[in-house]
Amino acid sequence: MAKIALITGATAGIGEATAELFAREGYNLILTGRRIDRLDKLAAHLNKKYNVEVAVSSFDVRNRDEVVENLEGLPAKWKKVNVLVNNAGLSQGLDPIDKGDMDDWDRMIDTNVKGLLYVTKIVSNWMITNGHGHIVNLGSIAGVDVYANGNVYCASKHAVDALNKAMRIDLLPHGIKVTVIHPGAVETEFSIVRFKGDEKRAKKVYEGFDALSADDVAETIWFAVSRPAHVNINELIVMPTAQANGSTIFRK
Ligand code: NDP
Ligand code: 8X3
Repeated sequence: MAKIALITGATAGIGEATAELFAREGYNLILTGRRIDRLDKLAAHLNKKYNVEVAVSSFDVRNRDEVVENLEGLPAKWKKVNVLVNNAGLSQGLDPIDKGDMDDWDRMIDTNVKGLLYVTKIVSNWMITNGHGHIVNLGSIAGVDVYANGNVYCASKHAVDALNKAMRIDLLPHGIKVTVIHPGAVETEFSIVRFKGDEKRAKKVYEGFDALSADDVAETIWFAVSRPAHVNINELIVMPTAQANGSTIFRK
């Protein structure tokens, strides 16, 4: 029987690339995100290209009731999830702490921390019932370092790092693997979202160096997931060659 991966935030960037890679490896997929048109399109593409089954579930990870209703509402066969990729996340704004927008702060904490918790609570219970599983959390170099004006985004990703360590301990008796991947700069829709649609400003973030691609991160996730049963990758930091840490990029 084909394995199942549930990927949050599969409508773009790293989540979409991870869906493609897992489908190529023969996984059936549950893909989530708010933009149902994109989910439907991706599901049809993956089904046709790789002959895998794809279920789509559209909800906002910030909305606890929506998360519970949509995930618990999946047919029983889809609850045999082998891999959960907690990828849905975002940054909003890049301002010093005294000038930050409190709505931006709420959005980041609600999505990156609380949304990840809501999904994890449900899926980890399925994994415990199934007797196996692997949870991969998308952290960030912002969850390892803190950079100027990154304040709340960095705090949310430090929280993901702490939760990853906590999950690893709490889920140990159940044989569930837990991994955090901390990427540096990846050229996706991330900066367009951070700068609220300002594509010109977003493009500047990746000028003068080769950023990671979404595929690079998907391959890193796959590396962690494809280790033998007795091997757990606790954490991995994956950076563009031109980026040393959260705030040091060598641009040509
Ligand atoms: P994208 O903006 O390209 O994709 C983000 C995904 O998250 C989309 O599918 C989006 O779906 C989903 N998402 C955002 N908010 C919500 C929400 N409230 N409910 C449900 N889904 C949501 O960004 P990336 O692919 O780059 O980011 C993926 C993850 O990787 C994030 O956690 C990010 O923090 C992390 N990361 C990114 C880096 C980068 O430089 N790009 C580096 C390090 C980590 P939709 O809008 O359809 O709901
Ligand atoms: C995204 C990478 O450097 O913009 O998490 O924080 S960074």
